[in-house]
Amino acid sequence: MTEKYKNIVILTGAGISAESGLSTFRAENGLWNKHRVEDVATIEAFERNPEYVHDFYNELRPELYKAQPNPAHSAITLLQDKYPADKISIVTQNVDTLHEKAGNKNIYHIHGQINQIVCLNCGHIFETWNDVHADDVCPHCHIQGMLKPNIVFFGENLLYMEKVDTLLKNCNLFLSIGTSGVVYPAAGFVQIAKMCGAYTCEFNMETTSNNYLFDRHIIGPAGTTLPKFVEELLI
Ligand code: BV8
Repeated sequence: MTEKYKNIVILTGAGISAESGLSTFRAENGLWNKHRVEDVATIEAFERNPEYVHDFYNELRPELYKAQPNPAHSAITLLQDKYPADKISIVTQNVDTLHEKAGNKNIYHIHGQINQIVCLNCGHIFETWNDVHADDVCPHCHIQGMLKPNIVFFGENLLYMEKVDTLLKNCNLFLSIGTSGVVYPAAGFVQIAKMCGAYTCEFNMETTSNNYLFDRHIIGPAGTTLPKFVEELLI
């Protein structure tokens, strides 16, 4: 690849965290095979049984706290440090903090973050890696029973959408790493980037639902394929 790309958008999904030991969602042993989505990741589920949803995330939180970035995350740090673009942004569907731990910058968690809690009464967002319960009190407004993981459930609007829309419309290179391309609107981001002239490339272990929208498909574990791709770009 010889062209120099001025604005790069990198969309990531659970697959980029797989080699850090974190479960993906839709694989055989994935999160959604152990828990019904309808019971833990919809706004209705939270309204119906908030303690059950809090328990699901309380169980997941320590695992994500301990997880360490893998070579795919480090390759993004190298790209952001060494490649002469105007901006390299990361739009992640992941609620883990592996991009931050790897030293990546310009990160937008469109589905939220597991170490953030939002108060549905006053809107205050605070960070914690500890357990949270349905009857906990908000540290800001001191109202009880209104705390929710700051995670975007099905049926809720995504975070940072205006910013992401601008990034997609101005990018020349769109990389999609480790996502099955089944959850919208994230699965449609490649279409916006492509329509606005970006070269689009996906990194996955298999063919994805929206693979026809990508110019290039790099099959294999992102911990191997992405460092190689970045090396190519930095020549
Ligand atoms: C919205 C939070 C507007 C929890 C998640 C009816 C009503 C309302 C909305 C809808 C509706 N019908 C459809 C919709 C839209 C809906 C949707 O898309 N549904 C689909 C399933 C049909 N979307 C929404 O609701 C979104 N909001 O549209 O708002 C609105 C509002 C109100 C009313 C109407 C519209 C909200 C979407 C966000 C939902 N929250 N999670 C949590 O994260 O714990 S989604 C969940 O899926 C995760 O966030 C995850 O990030 C996301 C995508 O999954 P992936 O990351 O792709 O993971 P997956 O396991 O699927 O795939 C992993 C991939 O990695 C695989 O391809 C694998 O091959 C690959 N891989 C594995 N190992 C490696 C690898 N690749 C490379 N290297 C490796 N080593």
